[in-house]
Amino acid sequence: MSALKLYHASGSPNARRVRIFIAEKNLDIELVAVDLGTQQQFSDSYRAINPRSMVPALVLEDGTAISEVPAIWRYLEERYPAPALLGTTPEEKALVAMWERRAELDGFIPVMEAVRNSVPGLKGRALAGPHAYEQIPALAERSKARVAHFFADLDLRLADVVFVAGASFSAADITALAAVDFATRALNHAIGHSQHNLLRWYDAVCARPSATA
Ligand SMILES: N[C@@H](CCC(=O)N[C@@H](CS)C(=O)NCC(=O)O)C(=O)O
Repeated sequence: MSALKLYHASGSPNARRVRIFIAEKNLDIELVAVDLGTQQQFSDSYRAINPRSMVPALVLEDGTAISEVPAIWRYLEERYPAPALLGTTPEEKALVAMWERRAELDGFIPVMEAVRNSVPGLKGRALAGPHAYEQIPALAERSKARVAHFFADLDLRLADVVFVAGASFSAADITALAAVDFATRALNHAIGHSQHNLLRWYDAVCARPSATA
């Protein structure tokens, strides 16, 4: 086992994006649970790791703490290049970045926004992080419409390619999977029966051992 530590929460879709990445690379990294239910993210000890009070955070051997999912991915990809999940050639790297960013901006964030602006238990916590924000019910409704468009757009994209960014599984698939699963679980928005390309892709990514991470 490496001496790296990943601070995470089992129900956190952002932490899952990193856990899947770690599983795809077959890395043995210690997981340290942060209990969001008891607001452990605001404890002095966790704030010393991430002053923004969010998971995930990766702590290196010398104590350096890295937060933000793409930054953690970047570190792990540089340190453990194979299998590449952020692309190998300049073109692949750019395409993975492009499709992953679209999956995050158009899918993952709208799902989060819809949940955080509607779930009663998140009143006053409409955004994760150190500052308290009230929920905006109308924003939740707009986000739900964006989630429906994300599913439809992804279904069209997957008519042309095997995986989200092209021929290989990549970080773009990880973000899309985390978005689809969270939409299904927390918004009751599952893949439609007629979205055959999306269903085909979903079955394929769920068959990978990393999907349970
Ligand atoms: N931009 C951050 C987002 C992290 C984030 O939103 N984490 C959520 C869990 S999915 C969190 O820590 N929530 C704590 C809270 O709601 O107070 C990243 O990329 O890591």
